Amino acid sequence: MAVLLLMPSRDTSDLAAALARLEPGLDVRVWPKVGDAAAIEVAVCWSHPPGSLLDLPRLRAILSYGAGVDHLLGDPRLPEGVPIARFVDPGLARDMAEYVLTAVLAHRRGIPRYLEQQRTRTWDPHPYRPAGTALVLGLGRMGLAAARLLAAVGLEVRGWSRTPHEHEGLTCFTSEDGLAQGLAGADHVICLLPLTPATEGMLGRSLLARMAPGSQLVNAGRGRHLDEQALLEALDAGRPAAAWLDVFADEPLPGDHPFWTHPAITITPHVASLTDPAAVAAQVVECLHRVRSGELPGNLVDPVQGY
Ligand code: NDP
Ligand code: OXD
Repeated sequence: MAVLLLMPSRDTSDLAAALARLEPGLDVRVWPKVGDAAAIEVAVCWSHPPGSLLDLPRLRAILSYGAGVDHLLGDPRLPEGVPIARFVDPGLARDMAEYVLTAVLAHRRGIPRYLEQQRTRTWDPHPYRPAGTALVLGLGRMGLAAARLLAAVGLEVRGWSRTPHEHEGLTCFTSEDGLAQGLAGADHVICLLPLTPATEGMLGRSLLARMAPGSQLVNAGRGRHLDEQALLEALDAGRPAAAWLDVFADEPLPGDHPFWTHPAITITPHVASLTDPAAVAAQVVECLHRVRSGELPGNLVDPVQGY
């Protein structure tokens, strides 16, 4: 029985090596060299070619190589009845929290402006913004870790989720009304939602128009949460004043995209939080043991909710 690494856009060597260390003798195949497809029990996927999972007749679990599963659930030809699980890791959440804190502090201290000033040898100190208020959209593994770190450095933190949450030190909202309350006066709006039919495009004209003058948008969820044209127009109007973006509708971001040269936009290339292959390997092995003893994998995804 075998594990298939179905990640055409990624280097699989670290994951394969980690699997060999953890489970010596495990039969690991790297797509497209599938061999006997009937031997594949578990497929680890990232941006797999749509329909390719249908070729595995005895598949018992599909694992996402990352936290997000939009790349899997967007495939209209997934095998029916095969459980889908995602990568969940405290290290991934910690790294995301650090990323969000970096973006928030950079806005607060005006770091993008100083980087620009350095290019022109300009010495122009300016006051920094007070700690302020952050609204975190999505209070899952990523959002909660980020919200807690922001609260720990003195921000007033609000969170927004689909179902009601209660967390010490955070003000939590749900629903459209709650979103409006969360947005009111927020200095930073941070998107850590999964991409689903309900969340796609939600960083659009209506939400951006409700952001405070001088505020910052941070998107590390998915590019398709954001209406890119609406953001350009909103930045012109100063609400928000700046955007810090890690994810884009088209990745890599095309060279002629207006975001690259926009003075109010900071870009990172989808690196907010990077999957650790050794941690994935541990979850693959655990998943194998579970499915072989008739259990479901951990960290299951709900295909109806889309995350
Ligand atoms: P989780 O599934 O743990 O959390 C998702 C959160 O979003 C939950 O709080 C959920 O609410 C909330 N949510 C979902 N749908 C809605 C909705 N319609 N309205 C309001 N809230 C909603 O996901 P993670 O925190 O692990 O990951 C979130 C996303 O972060 C990933 O899907 C991925 O897109 C992105 N990501 C990006 C990375 C990067 O490097 N840029 C790295 C890792 C992840 P509830 O709690 O009520 O269920
Ligand atoms: C993820 C990602 O979903 O890297 O883990 O975007």
